[in-house]
Amino acid sequence: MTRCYIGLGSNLADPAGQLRSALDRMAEIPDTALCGCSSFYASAPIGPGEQPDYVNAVACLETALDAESLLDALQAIENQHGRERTLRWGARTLDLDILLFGNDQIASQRLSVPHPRMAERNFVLEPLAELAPALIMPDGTPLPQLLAQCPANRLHRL
Ligand code: 5RU
Ligand code: CA
Ligand code: CA
Repeated sequence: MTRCYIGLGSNLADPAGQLRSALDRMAEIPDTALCGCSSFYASAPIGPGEQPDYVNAVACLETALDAESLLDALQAIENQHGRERTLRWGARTLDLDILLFGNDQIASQRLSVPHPRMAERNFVLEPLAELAPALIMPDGTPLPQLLAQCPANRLHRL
C-alpha cells in the first residue's frame, strides 16, 4: 500500500460542498482507503486573472493502485463534478492533484510527483502540515522547512 496526499481545490458552485462530495467519491476508489483530511481553508486566488476565493484542503489516501490508475480515478471524479478544461488556471468546480505518492518521484507525460509547485503554495503546505507535520519530502527536505520558505497568501481555516 502506498500513502499518498491529494490536494483538493474549488472556487465555483459551493466550493466546500464540492470538496465534501469529492471526499465521499475518493473513499469509494477501488483498492484505496481514505485515511484523513485536513480542515477546509479559504484562500485568496493565486495566478493570472480575477477569480473567486478558493476552498482548499489536503486528503490522505492509502492505495494499492499505481499512480496512473489513481490519476484516472481522480480525473473521473473531477469530471463527475462538472470540471471544464477551458482556460489553464481558470476557475474550477473541482481540482484534485496528486501531491505525493509515497516517496516516489515521477516524471511522465501525465504526472509530475511531487507536485512541482507545491513548495510555493501555502494553500497546499498548511493543510498538508495539519495532517503530517513531520513529513519529509522524497528529496529529503522536511515539510517545516518548505513552510518556513513559502510565500504568504491570505489563508484561513474554515
Ligand atoms: C499560478 C500560481 C497558477 C499559483 C496556479 C488555486 C497557482 C489557486 C488553488 C488558490 C490556482 C494554478 N489559488 N490558483 N487555490 N489554483 N488559492 O487551488 F496555484 S491556478
Ligand atoms: Ca491545482
Ligand atoms: Ca490539477
